[in-house]
Amino acid sequence: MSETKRITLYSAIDSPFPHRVRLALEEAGATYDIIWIDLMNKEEWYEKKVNPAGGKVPLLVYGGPKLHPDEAPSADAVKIPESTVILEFLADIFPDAHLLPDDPVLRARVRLWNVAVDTKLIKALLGFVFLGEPLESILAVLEEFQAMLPPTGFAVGEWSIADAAIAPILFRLRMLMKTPGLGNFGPEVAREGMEALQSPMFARLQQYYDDLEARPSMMKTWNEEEVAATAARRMDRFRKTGIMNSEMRVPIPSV
Ligand SMILES: N[C@@H](CCC(=O)N[C@@H](CS)C(=O)NCC(=O)O)C(=O)O
Repeated sequence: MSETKRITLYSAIDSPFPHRVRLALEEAGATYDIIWIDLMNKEEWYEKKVNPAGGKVPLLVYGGPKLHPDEAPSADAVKIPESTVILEFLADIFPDAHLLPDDPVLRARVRLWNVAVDTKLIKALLGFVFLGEPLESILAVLEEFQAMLPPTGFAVGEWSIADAAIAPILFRLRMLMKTPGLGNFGPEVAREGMEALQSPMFARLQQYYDDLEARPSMMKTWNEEEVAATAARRMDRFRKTGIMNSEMRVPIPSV
């Protein structure tokens, strides 16, 4: 199957999930439109007209005419939610981009890696950033991912959708540690976190960060200042309401 139809991505700056999709689109050299959704001030039309199943991003619309914000995709367009499903879809429609390796064993590794990111790493990130879980817990998970990396290169060797799945999480985590106040932890913890990431214990992970950062796909899609500004709005909302995301809410944290 080769790509011929229009691609529209509904995305939000602060969310790592649509960022995954953008990375894969860029790696594939795809032409696509983006419609930005402000999750901290979500307009009604998005859930009503575009994504009634929870109003989440990302949503990829495949086919149909060019869309304007607040317009419903046409009936003949296909709407695909769930970032890892979209990543696999892009690997299917852009076979020449090799977003997935050809070797079935490596393909299985990509999928296992993506499951681990979506379960272990995201859980650890939310626990650390919002719920006051200790730095050691997230560092232990990072060590597990570091141990899965091959001696050089990306998650399974050549760049793949496994790297698209993890990079937005890793970059956001480092940004939160670098910028005091963005996470629900004190500056001392942030400093310890950055020191740990820069220590010899994480030498392989640091190399991985550098390799990801050097990809044109990351350079084009990562604007740390912009993401930090939206993360600050999210943390502000959390401190006032206990809302972590559209599905998770805790009692208002004590200062
Ligand atoms: N499992 C989904 C997660 C998507 C998700 O949770 N997106 C959040 C942003 S991080 C969202 O759009 N939430 C709706 C909201 O905040 O209103 C995926 O991988 O695409």
